[in-house]
Amino acid sequence: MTTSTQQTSAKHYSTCTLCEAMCGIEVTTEVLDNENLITAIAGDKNNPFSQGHVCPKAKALKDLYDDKDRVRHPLKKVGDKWQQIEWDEALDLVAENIHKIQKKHGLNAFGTYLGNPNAHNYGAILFGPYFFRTLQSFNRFSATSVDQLPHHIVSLKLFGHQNQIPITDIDNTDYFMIIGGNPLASNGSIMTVPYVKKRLKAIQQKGGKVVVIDPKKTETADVSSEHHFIVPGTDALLMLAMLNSLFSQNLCKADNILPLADGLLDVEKYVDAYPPERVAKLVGIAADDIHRMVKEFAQAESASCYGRMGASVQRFGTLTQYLIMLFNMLTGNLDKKGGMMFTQPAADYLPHSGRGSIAKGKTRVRGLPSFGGEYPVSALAEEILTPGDGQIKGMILGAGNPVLTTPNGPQLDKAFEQLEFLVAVDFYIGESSRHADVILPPVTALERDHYDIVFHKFAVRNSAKFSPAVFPMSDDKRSDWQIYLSLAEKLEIQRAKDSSSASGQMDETEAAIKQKYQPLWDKKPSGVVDDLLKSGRYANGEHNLSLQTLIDNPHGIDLGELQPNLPDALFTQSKTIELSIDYFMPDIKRVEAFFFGAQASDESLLLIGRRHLKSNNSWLHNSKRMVKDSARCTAQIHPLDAQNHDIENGQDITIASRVGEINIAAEVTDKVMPGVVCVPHGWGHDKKGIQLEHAQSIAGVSCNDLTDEMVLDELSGNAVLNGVPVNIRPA
Ligand SMILES: Nc1nc2c(c(=O)[nH]1)N[C@H]1C(S)=C(S)[C@@H](COP(=O)(O)OP(=O)(O)OC[C@H]3O[C@@H](n4cnc5c(=O)[nH]c(N)nc54)[C@H](O)[C@@H]3O)O[C@H]1N2
Ligand SMILES: Nc1nc2c(c(=O)[nH]1)N[C@H]1C(S)=C(S)[C@@H](COP(=O)(O)OP(=O)(O)OC[C@H]3O[C@@H](n4cnc5c(=O)[nH]c(N)nc54)[C@H](O)[C@@H]3O)O[C@H]1N2
Ligand code: SF4
Ligand SMILES: [Mo]
Repeated sequence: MTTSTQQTSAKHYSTCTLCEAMCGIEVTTEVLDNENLITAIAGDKNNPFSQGHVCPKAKALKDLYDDKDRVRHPLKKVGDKWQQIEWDEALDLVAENIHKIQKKHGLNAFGTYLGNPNAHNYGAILFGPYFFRTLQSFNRFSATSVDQLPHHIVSLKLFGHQNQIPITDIDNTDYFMIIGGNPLASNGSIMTVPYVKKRLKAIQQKGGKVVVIDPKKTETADVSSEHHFIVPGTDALLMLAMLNSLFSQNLCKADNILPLADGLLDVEKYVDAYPPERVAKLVGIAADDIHRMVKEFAQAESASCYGRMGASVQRFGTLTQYLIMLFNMLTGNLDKKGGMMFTQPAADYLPHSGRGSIAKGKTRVRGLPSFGGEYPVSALAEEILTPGDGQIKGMILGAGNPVLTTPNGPQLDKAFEQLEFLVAVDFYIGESSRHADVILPPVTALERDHYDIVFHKFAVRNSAKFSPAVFPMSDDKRSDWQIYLSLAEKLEIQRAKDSSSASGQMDETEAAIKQKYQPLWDKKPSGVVDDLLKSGRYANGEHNLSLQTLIDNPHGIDLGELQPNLPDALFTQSKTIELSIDYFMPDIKRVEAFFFGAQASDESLLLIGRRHLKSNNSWLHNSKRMVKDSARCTAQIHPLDAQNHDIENGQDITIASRVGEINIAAEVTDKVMPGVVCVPHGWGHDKKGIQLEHAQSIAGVSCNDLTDEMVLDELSGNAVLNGVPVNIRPA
């Protein structure tokens, strides 16, 4: 038999972008009958940073590429059907509609929501802003306010830049305290750390300790030296008590940091009222254990206290992160080997990016302050649903699925339904993008070039790596950055057309706008990274870094351990650490009222979230390899709570909150603390009109049908997704 089949195989060294760990991967591709295929994905053993490590999700990059449900061409909704259209027509249609809405209702009538995958997409990060600035709308929202916003506020205030966040020096630490993080499932967050399990074991093998504080005995707790249950949402109390104990046991040793942090020892008087004995019962950790942990932490050669999702996305998340930072500082562990250190990236965008801002604007309906030019996403639905001047009438969703990922998802689902125009930059017709009028689908991760502009900055070692796209880009495909740059250009042209329609000068104006954008098209995101590398700290000397150096070293380059970097790392005008006690400490009053005030006692159970190694927020459930059935979408409850509520393992239960109810199978396990209900997020794929065949068949339910958009961490506007009061009963 003869065929025209031509088969050429190639190996590419790339980076997995599905989580923050930046694992190096070896991707094998083939061209078969003119079709580009991915045939294998494995860990890249020669990558100096990840050394061959990958988790099962790496292979999902292939599933994503192959997925028959993935949108490959722009789509326009006609009635309730999708119609395929050309890129130019789609981009024009979007620009026209944005302009129409802004002209009729004002610039703020067009809102934006940016989701998590943008952080893993340097094109979107570097070129998206051209579009968002052109849009000139204050109604900007993102997943930041269901996530790491407290970290940004603490870093902005103390160190002068929202992204100057210190990272655990995990390979050198003698005592690692993890509060509300589960890196064995998440693979680390605001701590880019491939192969975290091996590194946690190494700490213990050299005689150090890993201590986990979590309402669940997680996979991470299972490999730790010590785990303590904590009542969800009480971490601020715990930190107040730990600081109190540090002073009462005379264990402060902050000589290294005192000259830079005026007033650090004044912290004592703010924590005076919180001895461990006073909070122990509320927190669920014995006072003796708190005193002992503080002593061991303070006396360790080096130590790092790290708080993540569980500590941030809760009622007192910002205060908690602030107190964690003070605890690191007062034990001499900031900017110290084995403590919390500032990564020094090769392509350093910090000096070139916004340092952050607080309360530059307020939301129209609830008057919530902005942070970093964005409003809390908890306020998004009401800004769409509440009539009046400034109401949001149109939106762009960029790589986000807020119907499943933000509090009171069903309300937002309704709100999206009533928009005049919605555009989704997304390659799936999912729970949020199904409401779109136009879908602009970018290529998937391996089809675009990649540099981890965000996560190199949060890595546990200094390193740099550039990954070329594994396939050449064809004319019928677009990257996120190209979509945003086109939209910026086309929106400007729309506006110009409108104002020059009378004068007849349009051809010249359009040419001038195109000319203005041409240098950006020529530069591309890789050109920006090249500039940053060549003006960066490793440009000369041993490493001589430029884009070309990275292309010549396809496995990436190790730039060494984290190094002490104060005061250089500071962006504050005073070049000192500005403790901003007057900003943070008044929140203690709210803590006091909440836990010790009149209506403090409540019989509710407390809802928390969980992540699974083979899921990624709301969007990997269409891969059969990642998820076979919905067996993972359960409500974990403690045997005592099951008994109290007449619930058996596997039985369907109803969980109810102020916002809504869900029905879900109970999983009775002593891995969760009594009084806690643990439900993963990102499920609930049973909505009409989505096109994710496998995900739909294993739909599960969304825990954000329960979370409350009206309860916020008031210091930041961050959502409260952990410690949500709920009731349970047999369904
Ligand atoms: N209850 C509860 N809720 C939570 C959390 C929790 O712990 N508990 N976690 C919160 C956290 S930390 C986060 S970050 C948010 C995430 O919330 P979101 O960012 O809103 O949601 P994702 O599930 O990440 O949705 C990503 C979307 O982007 C699309 N996408 C994927 N890759 C790309 C790409 O390269 N380009 C484009 N244009 N689109 C792409 C996917 O198809 C999907 O539709 O969820 C939050 N929600
Ligand atoms: N496999 C996988 N990896 C991921 C993701 C994913 O969805 N799947 N998402 C990525 C994203 S967007 C992020 S932001 C990171 C998050 O990274 P992590 O923060 O490590 O993620 P979680 O697994 O949500 O861990 C939060 C932990 O906090 C605990 N917790 C809940 N409430 C409280 C509380 O009140 N106090 C304390 N002390 N603990 C509490 C939970 O039980 C849980 O173990 O993971 C990233 N990596
Ligand atoms: S840990 Fe898994 S998902 Fe994260 S970068 Fe590595 S392979 Fe990808
Ligand atoms: Mo996140």
